[in-house]
Amino acid sequence: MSYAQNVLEQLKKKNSNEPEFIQAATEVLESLQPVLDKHPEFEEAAILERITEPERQVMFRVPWVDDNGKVQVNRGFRVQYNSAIGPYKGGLRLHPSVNLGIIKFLGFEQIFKNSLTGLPIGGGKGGSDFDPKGKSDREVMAFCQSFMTELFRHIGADTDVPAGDIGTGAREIGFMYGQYKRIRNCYEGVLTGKGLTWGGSLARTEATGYGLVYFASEMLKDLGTDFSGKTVVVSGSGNVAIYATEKVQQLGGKVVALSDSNGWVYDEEGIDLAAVKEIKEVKRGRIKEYLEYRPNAKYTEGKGIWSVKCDVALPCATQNELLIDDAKALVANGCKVVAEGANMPTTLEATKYLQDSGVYFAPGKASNAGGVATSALEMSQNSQRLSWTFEEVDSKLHDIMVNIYKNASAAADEYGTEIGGNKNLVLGANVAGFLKVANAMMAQGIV
Ligand code: NDP
Ligand code: 2IT
Repeated sequence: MSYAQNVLEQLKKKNSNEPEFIQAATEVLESLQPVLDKHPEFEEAAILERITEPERQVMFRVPWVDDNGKVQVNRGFRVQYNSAIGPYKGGLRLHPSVNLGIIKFLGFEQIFKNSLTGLPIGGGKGGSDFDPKGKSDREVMAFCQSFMTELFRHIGADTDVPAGDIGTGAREIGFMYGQYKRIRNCYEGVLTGKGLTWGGSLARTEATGYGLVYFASEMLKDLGTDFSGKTVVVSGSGNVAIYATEKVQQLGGKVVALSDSNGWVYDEEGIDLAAVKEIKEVKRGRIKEYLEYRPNAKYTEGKGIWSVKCDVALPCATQNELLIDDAKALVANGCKVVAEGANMPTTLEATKYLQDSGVYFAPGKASNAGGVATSALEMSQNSQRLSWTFEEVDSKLHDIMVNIYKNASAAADEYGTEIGGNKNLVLGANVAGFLKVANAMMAQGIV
């Protein structure tokens, strides 16, 4: 058995109750054998055993009082996965589905994603099984303050810098930042995604979605085309989905469908993004309400968004939302490019099917890295005590995404073989992300 397979077998035994973590680890380790063959020193130094084991993980009680005066208790998490190339960096997910296995998969992916950005950030992730949906602002504040009352002792601008993710947006980051500052009596860039008047960066809100479309544009360029006139399906209707849609529209593409966890809308004439922003960013409503703005659009309850015919598909909701039957529907409808905005939205089986069928596929750790890259730019601005213009940040983001594409494709050429007539960007991203971290770990000894 190869070194990578052997480590994977051990991981499966040790973490059998963490299916999402096993899925993420399988995808990465199965890509790395060509690198491990070339560098036997990695096995001697047990790099795979070390990189798959978090440096530290904390789980804690988060008690708070709801609007009825009842005491509620949630579970908080922070997994500090790898600090070989910089302070731990990664978002905080607030969703009822959150458990240790999910935070571990996200933290593990973050190591390689952050490495791919070319910026000095290690990998981490956190969150809670708290559900912000339907809660009052006061309840969200009570939760965030309690969460930070424990988390503060584990983080810091040079130690670990959390940010947003599903369920954690500007409101939550604000409440958490206020509590951190109050406890520590220190005004530092300990969180990213902050408001613009208190240390946030211009273009951070847009960054993940914009970056995804910059990356997909590089893929289209390699296929000899661009977004102009393309029909695009985007799943989700949160931060990533909204700004991916905005950039596709700016580049002349037509987004015809968006979704949330209840259902999806199809608008043949192209999504009215101002309506979606009002529903989601202002009213915190459901995507179904889109029909109030565009009565000719169609709403379908439940899953099924991938049955919509498109040239480009951008899954931007959550893990394992694009399954084998969805992949088959996309291929049957002539889809040419799938780029992940969410983390691990495509199952391993669906990914392989898409790749084998000639769809050019980008894994989230490469194509959604624009968010964390811009978070690292926010950290730089905080350290300098300066604010850059929107254009400056956006142009750096664009360059970073082009570079990630170049590095992942170069690694795909060097270590992999073509798949379905395209570069294997899954392998390329894993190899390029891994090499930088592994080399740093080698230099720093057995730690
Ligand atoms: P938001 O909370 O803003 O939006 C999430 C969207 O996905 C909502 O439309 C939500 O619908 C839907 N969704 C969430 N969970 C589920 C579920 N279990 N089933 C179906 N739909 C679901 O989050 P973001 O847009 O920030 O994050 C989306 C994805 O992008 C996540 O995978 C995240 O990890 C990833 N990501 C985010 C980055 C960022 O900077 N924000 C950076 C890189 C990756 P509903 O409202 O009904 O729950
Ligand atoms: O998955 C991700 O990369 C994020 N949620 C963004 C993390 C960050 O630190 O900005």
